[in-house]
Amino acid sequence: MGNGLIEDLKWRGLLYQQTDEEGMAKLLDEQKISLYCGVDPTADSMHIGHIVPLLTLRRFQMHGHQPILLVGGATGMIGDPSGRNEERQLQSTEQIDKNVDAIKVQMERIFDFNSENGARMVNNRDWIGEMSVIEFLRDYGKLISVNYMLAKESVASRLESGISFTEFTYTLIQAIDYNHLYNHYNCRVQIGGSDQWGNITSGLEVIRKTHDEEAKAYGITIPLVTKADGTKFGKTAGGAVWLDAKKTSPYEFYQFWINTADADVIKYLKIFTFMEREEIEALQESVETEAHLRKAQTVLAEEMTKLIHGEEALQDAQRITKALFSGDLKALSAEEMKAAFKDVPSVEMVKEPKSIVDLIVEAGISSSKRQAREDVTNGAISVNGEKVTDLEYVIDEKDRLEDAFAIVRRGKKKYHMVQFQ
Ligand code: 545
Repeated sequence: MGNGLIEDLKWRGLLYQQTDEEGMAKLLDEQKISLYCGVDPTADSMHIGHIVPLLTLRRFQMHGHQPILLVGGATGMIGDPSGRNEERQLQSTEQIDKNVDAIKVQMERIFDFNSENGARMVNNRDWIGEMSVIEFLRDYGKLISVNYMLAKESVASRLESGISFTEFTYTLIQAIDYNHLYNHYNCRVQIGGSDQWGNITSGLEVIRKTHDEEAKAYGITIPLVTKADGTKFGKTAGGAVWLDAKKTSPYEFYQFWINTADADVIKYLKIFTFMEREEIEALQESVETEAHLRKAQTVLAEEMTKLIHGEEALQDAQRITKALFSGDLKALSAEEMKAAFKDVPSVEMVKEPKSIVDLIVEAGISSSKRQAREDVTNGAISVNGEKVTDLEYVIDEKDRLEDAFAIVRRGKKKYHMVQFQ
């Protein structure tokens, strides 16, 4: 007999390592459980790479299990060495507190908190924060040998370059968390990215050592999201794709998913969306037979933008996309224009009235004065979505959006932002 959830996770390619495949499958068949994933407040926002384990937790929730979302108010003060080759800078407590609040809000978007198996939010500072050194060393330090810790990939890989005692200790703190959640919430599974394998198994070790029964807790990791062309997933020219709308606007977020390669789009629908298998398979058919329609990319961008930013932000992103495609910029607000043109070539100019011909030459939009005149008279130039065909037209404050910038288009698609200082 197969377990529907496990089958689904396998089909989506979400299972990488499992501490006890059979044991966990049996447990999930028998009962509804609590399970957890932790996020450290090392930044003021998560990016799309961070949410895959959380989305997986949500899949468990949809099958009746209860997610525990741990935010690492304590571990964030230490710094996980996993997957990193350098010692971290410690952050101030104030910064960490701010990050904790920001990350909680982002986690809340993904889960259901009100149903019978509503998600529960915990902060490990509540049990680690007050622990004394003596308690730490006597109750937990004795359970794990230095030899065991040295063998962890996160530590072993740093023996050459060096690792502080602080970061060395990290895995034991995360282990105490799992033990705490096992004791207080009957938490039976921990999920993380593949870099978390060492920390998850440390937790199982502590649970085994402090309980006389057979180990009844499990761990699973999720594979790193990859791209068919071998480049790193989740990066754009502007850097990471953040969940925070101030760091990555909903329009940029939408565009990121729209630009997914045909070779990747079905995989991402499986990993990131809650769409059913039949729907995704129908889109796969569409990629194979009518790829130019980009149906799968459109659905992926819609689902993701809706999930992270909500329906309204999705509609705004779609409006900007449409306006850019048709060239009808008048439909956009100054703020939307700024978001839409964040990545187009931009030039700085002083705030003084200037003829259109001089402006496009000085901004490098037309290659010479002669070319500029030709462009204007041919109707190839528009400013903020309005065609300018008069050679005597003067660009001044009436053309400056927010008194700061103008969008100049040459030809069908070449957009430039002129920023006035
Ligand atoms: C702390 C205490 C616990 C259990 C887990 C933790 C956190 C864990 C860790 N996880 C990563 C992380 O990144 C910072 C996010 C910035 C906002 O460090 N020790 O917190 C990432 N995690 C998600 C995935 C991950 C992992 O949040 O597990 O693999 C990335 O995909 O790196 O008791």
